[in-house]
Amino acid sequence: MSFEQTWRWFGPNDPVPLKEAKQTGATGIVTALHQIPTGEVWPFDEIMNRKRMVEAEGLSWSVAESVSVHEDIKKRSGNFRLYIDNYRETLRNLGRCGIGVVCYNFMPVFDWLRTDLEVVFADGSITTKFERKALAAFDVRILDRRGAEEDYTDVELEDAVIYFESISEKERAKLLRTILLGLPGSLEAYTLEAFRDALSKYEGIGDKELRGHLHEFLRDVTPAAEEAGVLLAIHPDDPPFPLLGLPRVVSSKADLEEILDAVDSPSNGLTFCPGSLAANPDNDVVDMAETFAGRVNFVHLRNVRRDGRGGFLEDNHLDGNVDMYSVMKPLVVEMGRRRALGMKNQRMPLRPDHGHLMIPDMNRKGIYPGYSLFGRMRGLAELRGLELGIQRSMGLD
Ligand code: DNO
Repeated sequence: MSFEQTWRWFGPNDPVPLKEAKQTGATGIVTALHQIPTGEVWPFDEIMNRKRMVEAEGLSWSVAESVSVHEDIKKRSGNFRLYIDNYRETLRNLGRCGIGVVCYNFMPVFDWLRTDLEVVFADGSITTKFERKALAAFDVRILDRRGAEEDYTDVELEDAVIYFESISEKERAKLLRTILLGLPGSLEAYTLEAFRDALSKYEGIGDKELRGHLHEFLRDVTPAAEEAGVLLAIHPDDPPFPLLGLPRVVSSKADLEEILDAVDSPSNGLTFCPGSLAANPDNDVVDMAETFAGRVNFVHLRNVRRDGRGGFLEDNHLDGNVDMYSVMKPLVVEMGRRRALGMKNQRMPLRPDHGHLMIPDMNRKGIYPGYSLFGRMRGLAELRGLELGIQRSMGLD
């Protein structure tokens, strides 16, 4: 296999232990020091402790995901200089410990966002979805954001109101809880007040400003990544469009081009996540895989089925709007190219990003949405088979 098959592990408190991850066939672990507050340096010793924990199970720590970017850096205000220095120091420490890939994102206020984390799928498994009418209902009726109406069409607003009136108090409370979860990394949620406060801090920061801040951040940290022998891998916005008045600048082909051009270095690369990107029908993820394969440092694979109204549901890995065969092929070809050139990063780490919650996992406590054992194992198995098929058919294995 060319891809290095990896598994996200949230650390010692993850209900899926390393021993189980190992039996999925993954050889690499993707993890983060979630106990360290965003913005602080990841100390060398703590990185080494985590690394030893992973290696004790015969696995290796392949990717640090995520080294989160402090909100002050995204806003380029407050203590952002200190946080950038700390970020560089973390990269150096990771490099010294031999962790060569760092995944991060530049989404303001919250990470990935869904409006329902408990959708019953056709086969009885549990998946997640994002519905525009639910988001608009939250925005206009619960959050009560100033100017929110302007961000939706009349039809969307009408749908949102009908939806909001049709759901019970309990369902409204659940929608609020779901959105405030601010995934991932912890199951701790924002309070509505803290969420409003975090949003309000972005007043005056539009698309242009956030874009500029991201490019400056890249110029600030890429040299340190290069020195440390670390490959940065920015994760796209999930979903890839502006939300709740916040700009999103890692959402389209043009955005990715700009990011890569901002600092032309192998250390400034991408986490290719077609499941995130494909939520916007304007994104041609096959074209993106073909265009950007040379700068892909990490791969997340999952699938979405769009609902035609700006929303989507997370489907099985090989079903949905992402043509997984056509997306994977250019990545496999790229790894062949890197191998021929004897490059160091010739195996892209790949993880099955999310999976449905299936029956054997339903009684397991504390499973992070999308991070079940069986659902992800199914995904990894399907992707591994797909890769073998692609390699064989191209004479690459
Ligand atoms: C969702 C994940 C994202 C990703 C971060 C990267 O499950 O793919 O949360 O880890 O956005 O920084």
